Amino acid sequence: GERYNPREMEPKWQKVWDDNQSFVSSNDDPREPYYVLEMFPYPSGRIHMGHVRNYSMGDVVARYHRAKGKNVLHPMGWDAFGLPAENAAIERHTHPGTWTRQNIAAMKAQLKSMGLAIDWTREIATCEPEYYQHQQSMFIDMMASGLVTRKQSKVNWDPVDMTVLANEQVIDGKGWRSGAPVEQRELTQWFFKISEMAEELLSGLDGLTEWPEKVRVMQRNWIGKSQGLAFDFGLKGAPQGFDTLPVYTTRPDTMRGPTFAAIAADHPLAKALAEGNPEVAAFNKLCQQAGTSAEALETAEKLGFDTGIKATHPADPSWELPLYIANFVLMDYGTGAIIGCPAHDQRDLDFARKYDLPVIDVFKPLDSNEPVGDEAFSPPKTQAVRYVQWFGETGAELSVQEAMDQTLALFQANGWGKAQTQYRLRDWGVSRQRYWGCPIPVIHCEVCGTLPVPKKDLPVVLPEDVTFDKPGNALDHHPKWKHVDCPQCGGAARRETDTMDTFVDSSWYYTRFTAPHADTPTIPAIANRWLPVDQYIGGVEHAILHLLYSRYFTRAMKATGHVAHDEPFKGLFTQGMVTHETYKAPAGEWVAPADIVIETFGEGRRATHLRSGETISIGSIEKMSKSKKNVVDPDEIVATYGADTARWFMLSDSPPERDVQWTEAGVEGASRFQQRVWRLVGETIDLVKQSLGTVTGSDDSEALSLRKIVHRAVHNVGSDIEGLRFNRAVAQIYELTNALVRSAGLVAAAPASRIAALAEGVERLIQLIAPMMPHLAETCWEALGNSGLVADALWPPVDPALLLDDEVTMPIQINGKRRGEITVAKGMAAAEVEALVLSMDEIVRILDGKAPKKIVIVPDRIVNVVV
Ligand code: ANZ
Ligand code: ZN
Repeated sequence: GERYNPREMEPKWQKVWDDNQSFVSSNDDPREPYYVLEMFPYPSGRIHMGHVRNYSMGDVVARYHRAKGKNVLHPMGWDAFGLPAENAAIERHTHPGTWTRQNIAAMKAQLKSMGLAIDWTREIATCEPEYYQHQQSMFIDMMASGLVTRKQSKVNWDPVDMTVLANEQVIDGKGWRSGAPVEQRELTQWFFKISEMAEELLSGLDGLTEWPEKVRVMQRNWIGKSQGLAFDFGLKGAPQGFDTLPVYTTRPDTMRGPTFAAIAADHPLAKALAEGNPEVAAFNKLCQQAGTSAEALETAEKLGFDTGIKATHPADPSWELPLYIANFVLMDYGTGAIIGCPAHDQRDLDFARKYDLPVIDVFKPLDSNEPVGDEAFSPPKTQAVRYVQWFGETGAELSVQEAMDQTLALFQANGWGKAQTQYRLRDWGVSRQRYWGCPIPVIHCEVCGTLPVPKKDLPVVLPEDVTFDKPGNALDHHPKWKHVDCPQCGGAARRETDTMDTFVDSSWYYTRFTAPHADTPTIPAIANRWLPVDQYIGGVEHAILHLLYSRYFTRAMKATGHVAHDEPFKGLFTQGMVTHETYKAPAGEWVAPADIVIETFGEGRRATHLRSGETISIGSIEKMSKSKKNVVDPDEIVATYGADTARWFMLSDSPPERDVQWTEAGVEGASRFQQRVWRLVGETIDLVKQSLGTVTGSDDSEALSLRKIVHRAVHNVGSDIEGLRFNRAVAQIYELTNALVRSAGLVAAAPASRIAALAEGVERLIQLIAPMMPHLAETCWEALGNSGLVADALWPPVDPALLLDDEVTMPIQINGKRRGEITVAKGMAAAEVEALVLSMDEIVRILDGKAPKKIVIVPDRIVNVVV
């Protein structure tokens, strides 16, 4: 027969699905709703193999649940604001919007060529006013509900790009794009008060049982709840107004081990000291030149400045500790002041060694008396240790936790301090001094203060006529845009020129998909039907920021009446990455896979450059990345092998949560499988057409065993897809195909029941591959003479009797006489057998409404009923 030609068939079916609106989902459909979503892409220009893997998985889930009779929502959109568009605009002298919309068009065409079952009528792009006006409206609601605040805060400032950077964008103290050393600046910024929701966001994690445990752990650590002791140092020799210094420690058990106290460089006391003391001022400035992230502070060399002030111990005011200003103390954690206990905290120890401060061992290991050297002794809190310097009995052996609890109780009882719960989670600063983002809908009036834009004046649209000839915020440079009349007094006022962090855009887009054209942010009744998202699929790199912000924003939307639920994503799956071998030319530069040819000889492989003929060395397998050039272009793969082959390979080769290595051999294997299925269908098509639906009994044992293989495959593929074990589903399909090909080879001489079983098997096979290779499946489905689409067919039913692996037939005796038999799974428990027997027609008839006196069942042997 003819080879299957994906290049011809794939566009054909894509058009049919489009014309039929096959994947458009209705909000009024009475069937059970099912919402599957992959993390929406940033429109960078082209899709990459990571996208292909992500969307292939989501598409299998979507198509499977449609086949299961559900009303499936599977939308797509674009995370379209952000800095790269501005940078492209600068480089290419175009508008960020032009660049972004071109990219969206190109990537949409690529996604369409993958044959994804997406409802494109719901497409959204976060850069369009149709979307962001609702974000502005919700921002105003959040202001009214007290969820938003504007405050001075320390930010990472990139002096070259003239923008605030998120902590993640500061790498080794330098701006990720400009490479310029980042400065710390105090700016007035807009914040969402996410820290007020810390406890709720933490406890909510317990309910997310369909999330990977590692993501929940990462969020727990990020929220960083701790319990500890809050107390005040007394101060001697401090400036006026600084009599005490509040401190927070998580380790009350170490309160007999401190040898110094320290404050952050931007602590109010440090600032007060800097006034009139240039040395202090210079030191504080030095501290501020590092990034603000905890990592930046932890890795930097410890620096301190002895203020000469003495801090007195709360339990013993005669005990004086030197007070330093130190670069490793953060102003926005705890109180910005610490009690330094070098023996049991590495940072404190590094500091003590550097400034020659004493080290007091509070506790020691049970089996050693050695003093602490260059490594602080900080065992897990459950570990038992020997306390030698603390507020309890000297030499006591107990766990750190027990010692902490006892000391805390003692301090509370004496009024030396009190128990306090603390979170590491900071408020979410959403201000960005950039053009290409959602304008913050606020107006500043010198008379009336800071006011929300009246809702009737929304959207606050980005001006189109902007220039990027100077660094900084093009909105701020615009000659007219920011000048408006005050909505309250009518006087001259100024628009907010900060735009929102793009993480705000992605914090609610999944909600917008439920009613993408509504003139309110949501239609609550509809949102509540679809949400939470049943299955969300994306990269683990979003484990904290995006997934935590979305959990927060959903709660904020609930508080402002836009949705009724707390958690956005019921099921979360984080997929692994796509990797590829790397190749290097003799001169050391990376070479793309498309530029080489590989020959195999015996055990070895040799790579040669296609043009230069140079020998290329084959290197390690790495995540596909432009920098190492080890990428393959999805477009080329689709053009060469077809979308189905690419999809199949992405699903087949390794567990979806692990990395998958893209290889030519692998994709060719997938392509061969495609042809194999097509050949099988071609060879059996006439038989299938004749005998479809005639399958009845299992009189022939070959027929029975084939049917068992088929039904088991249907069952297992279904449960593997439900469990997102795509590679196992694929393996099941391979096995089924092998069995069918074997059986097809023998079919000429086979009895009718065997032909019927084969026909059934071929038809089922096509339905099983439909979620993964939808184009091939439609082609085969049509060839079998079906009038409808396989995309619309229901998932085939499974005969449970055919799933039983090993069966036994037990005679049924009634009052000692054999009256029938029952076939059950080997080893079936007596209670289950009893229930089955009592439901059998013959037995019901014989019992004639009377309850049996007694039933004795010998498992796997016999059933005795006494009436
Ligand atoms: C004394 C002590 C002894 C501490 C010891 C630790 C170990 P976690 O547990 O991560 O929440 N700390 C408090 N505020 C700080 C700030 N603003 N900047 C830097 N460090 C600060 O961290 C709490 C511990 O971190 C606190 O407990 C404090 O050091 C330090 F054996 O106090 B500890
Ligand atoms: Zn005013």
